[in-house]
Amino acid sequence: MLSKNLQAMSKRQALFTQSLRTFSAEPSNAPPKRVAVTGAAGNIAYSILYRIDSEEFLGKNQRVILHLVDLPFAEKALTGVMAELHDCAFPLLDSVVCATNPTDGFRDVDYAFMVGAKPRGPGMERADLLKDNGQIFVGVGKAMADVAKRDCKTIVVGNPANTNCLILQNHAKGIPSENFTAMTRLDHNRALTQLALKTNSKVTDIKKMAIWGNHSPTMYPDVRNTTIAGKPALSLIDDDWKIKEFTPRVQKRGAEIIELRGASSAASAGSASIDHMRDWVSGSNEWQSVGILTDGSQYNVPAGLIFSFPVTSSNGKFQLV
Ligand code: NAX
Repeated sequence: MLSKNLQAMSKRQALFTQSLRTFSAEPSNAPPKRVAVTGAAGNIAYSILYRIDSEEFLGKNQRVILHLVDLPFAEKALTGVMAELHDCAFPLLDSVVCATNPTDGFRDVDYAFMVGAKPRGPGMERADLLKDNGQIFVGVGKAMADVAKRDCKTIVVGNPANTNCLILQNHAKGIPSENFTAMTRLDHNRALTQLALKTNSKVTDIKKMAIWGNHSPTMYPDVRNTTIAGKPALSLIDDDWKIKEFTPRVQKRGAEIIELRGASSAASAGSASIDHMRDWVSGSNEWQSVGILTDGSQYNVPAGLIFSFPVTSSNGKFQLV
């Protein structure tokens, strides 16, 4: 009886494995891309790493070598993260590098997710993090200048993201400043969903939304050009809701999540970082929001800031709307 059950189980297992083989990625013979994630033992990274390896960033053929970067005290946790990645048997994951110093962490890296930083606690604003986190990005920038690929594309997630990004690109000599971006995609995604909920529509119905400014409570979610299922958003929402609920909710959504969860946003931040990097690399005609370095020629914004604008993307570059 037992052996019959086992036989049936192994038949089912064989079918399951067959169907997995049919649907799983066939890695290409192209050289693997090296992707560094800092803060790799932390919460946000935990949700990013598995999505990088499961086709969602570089597509279903591109093999990757993951660089897990964190501080020395987190070394054991890093090996735990690596062990779990191994247990996933991702077809696209070539190998994993664990690094507790930025020089090993960024060697020959093609893409960098800069997540490693101290997160906000209850009652803290992002600016409160500047002193500790700013220092981190000086060292990381110097290491990137020494060892990262010259065309490495970087997203800064660790707060205060705009300022950290500015510090980083200043110290990463030899890598073009346009390769350093700060994440406002989470704010963008938050705005999309608030609009969808309010107008009973789908997020995919919403076009031309923009986040302007700094990733802080002063950012501005702009719906003046937005359409929802082809209609102007401003004809579907009233001013009172926009001013009193929508704008402050997007600006302070991070604090709302901390209040509700008792911890800062993690899965949504990881997901937004994948959206940002995927659209940068693969291109998208949809408006996205990205923090980029200003040169004084865009929309009267002073030069030398990392500032969020609406952009589209093609050929591995963002184009300002
Ligand atoms: P965790 O505390 O869970 O993880 C942070 C990790 O970074 C830890 O493992 C820590 O050891 C590591 N770390 C610190 N300094 C490092 C360094 N110099 N090099 C490498 N690793 C280092 O925080 P988590 O929830 O993952 O948040 C990470 C950062 O994202 C925080 O600064 C947080 O404020 C920021 N956020 C940014 C968001 C955005 O939209 N831009 C939203 C979510 C989040 O608040």
